[in-house]
Amino acid sequence: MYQYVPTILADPCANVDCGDNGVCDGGVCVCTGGYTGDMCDTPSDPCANVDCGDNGDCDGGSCVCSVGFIGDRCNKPARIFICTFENRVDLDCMLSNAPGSSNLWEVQSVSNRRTGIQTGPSKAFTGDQFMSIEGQDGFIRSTLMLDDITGSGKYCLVLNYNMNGRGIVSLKVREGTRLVFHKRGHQGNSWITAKISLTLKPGQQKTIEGTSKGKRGNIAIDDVELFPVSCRKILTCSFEKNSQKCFRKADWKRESKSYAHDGYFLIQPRSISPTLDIDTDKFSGQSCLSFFYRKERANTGSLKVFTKAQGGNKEKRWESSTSDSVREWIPVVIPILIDNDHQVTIEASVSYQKRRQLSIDSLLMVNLPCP
Ligand SMILES: [Ca+2]
Ligand SMILES: [Ca+2]
Repeated sequence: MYQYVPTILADPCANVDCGDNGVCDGGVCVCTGGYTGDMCDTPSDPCANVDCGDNGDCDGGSCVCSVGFIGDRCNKPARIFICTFENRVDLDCMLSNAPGSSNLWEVQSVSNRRTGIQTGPSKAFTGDQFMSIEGQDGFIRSTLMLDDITGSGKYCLVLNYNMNGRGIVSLKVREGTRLVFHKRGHQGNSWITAKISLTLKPGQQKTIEGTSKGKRGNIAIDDVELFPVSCRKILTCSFEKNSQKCFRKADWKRESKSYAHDGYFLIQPRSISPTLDIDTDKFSGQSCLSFFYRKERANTGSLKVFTKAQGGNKEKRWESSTSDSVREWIPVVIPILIDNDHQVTIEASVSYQKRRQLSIDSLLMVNLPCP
């Protein structure tokens, strides 16, 4: 007998698992949400549409920038310019005398300054050279212009100045016509660090202007640097009486001696291992710590920089060399990555007999990668 057997068409999707990111159609997975693969289980490449330019690499959808660059696309230099005045033509320095000036700002060194006149710095802030105006009989006004910088938003100008002389009238920084920094008169023979907030607008003129009358009217500047961050992201500590504090806690002693890097400095006191806790509350990410240190004798002991996360262990980031030269200010630059709640500490360790032989001065910490 013939028996009717109904034909049951097998569902081609019955045994196909397309997971959460695909639907089966005729036995084949059609993927959604950028997923690929037979079973729609290969996530899309988060870097597929991310362009990090020439100065960065994409990692997990965001750019990791090469040293010296910042920004979402790594297209912003971390340091806009720095003028150390150590070369006659400072290629990175974007300062130039205003056209038509009769009294120019000029690169000087202490060795070729006029002698016997009580004005000007007795040494450069760093290196051997600085930029200055020389007092003359009568009134002079000398203006430096910052080159037009492509960019907008908050910037911070860090300027070290020396205003030593009874003929000094003033040092001013202007943004357009707005006065953003103004210091009047003789300030003593020390280098002072100023942080000046700038808000850049394309085409807006920015100037540094020195005025003086009489031969004791030298004004000097050195290590002028423009950073593409707000001044809140920069700590400066010159340890002068009125200087802004850059630390939470310090058991170092503040002193002034003829060999200071500039004015007052911190000297390691009687305790054997004094620490200086830098106030990095407003910092996160790549940062750069720089300062000067000095040892009065060989084998004085060591200076170390540590970071410590809350509840974590101390991690050593830097240590001074045992072969450091003595009685000389040594500059140091230390890259530091600040994660959440990271404490940054400078610590000295010396024997009791060698106490008060180690000093630090002119600290600068910036929430930007080191140059
Ligand atoms: Ca210099
Ligand atoms: Ca100082």
